[in-house]
Amino acid sequence: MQRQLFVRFHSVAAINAPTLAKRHLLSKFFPKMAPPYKLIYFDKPGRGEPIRLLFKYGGVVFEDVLIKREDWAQLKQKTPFGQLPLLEHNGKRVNQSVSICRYLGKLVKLAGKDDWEDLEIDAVVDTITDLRAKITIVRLEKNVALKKTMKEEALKETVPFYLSRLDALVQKNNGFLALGRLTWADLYFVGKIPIFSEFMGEDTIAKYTNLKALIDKIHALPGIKK
Ligand SMILES: N[C@@H](CCC(=O)N[C@@H](CS)C(=O)NCC(=O)O)C(=O)O
Repeated sequence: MQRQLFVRFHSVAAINAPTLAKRHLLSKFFPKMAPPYKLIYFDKPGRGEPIRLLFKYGGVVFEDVLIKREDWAQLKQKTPFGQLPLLEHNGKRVNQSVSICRYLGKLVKLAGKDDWEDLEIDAVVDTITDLRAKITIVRLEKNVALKKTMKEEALKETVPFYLSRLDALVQKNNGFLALGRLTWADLYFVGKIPIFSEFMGEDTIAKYTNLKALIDKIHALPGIKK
């Protein structure tokens, strides 16, 4: 099974925090060591992308196990809840992408400074997840005619509803989604952009100038910049 998987190892530039710099140095001098983290997800951005961005931002070396659709049926039965992504660390394995992002947000120092700040980050992240869930309902609709109508409605109502409010949040928060500074909510949002763009088109998102500036800023960060 393992041989059929396409695996990427990431070792990227570290960022500001000294601990992260240390971590990066370790990975530079011991590149052959097995990465401490393994992300298992499909070979597409999806729910794996925010996790990848957080690893890259923090300079955390991880194994990016990319599962092909044709291999999924075999693997599905071996997963805790029949779904991906999964994160493996120290012989343990967990599911749930948002929980994984929250954990990584703390690891790479992009979490809140107290419980209230964490709540503010979580609220934005859950709102982004709400938008994603509404889009998923449309994407999964099998009836072609109904799907077309649902998509038209979503583009007219749901998408502007959420994006205009998220855009206003960024304007209010000094160019970020929460707390007036970079948090894991920003990387979570940008990790969702491939899915959002596929559904609504890049032009739609670009109309929300504060969100667009945020996306560009995240893509320019050391570690994330291609
Ligand atoms: N709440 C879960 C949802 C996970 C989920 O829906 N995963 C999808 C891919 S995005 C999946 O594994 N689909 C394959 C299947 O259900 O067989 C999370 O955020 O991790």
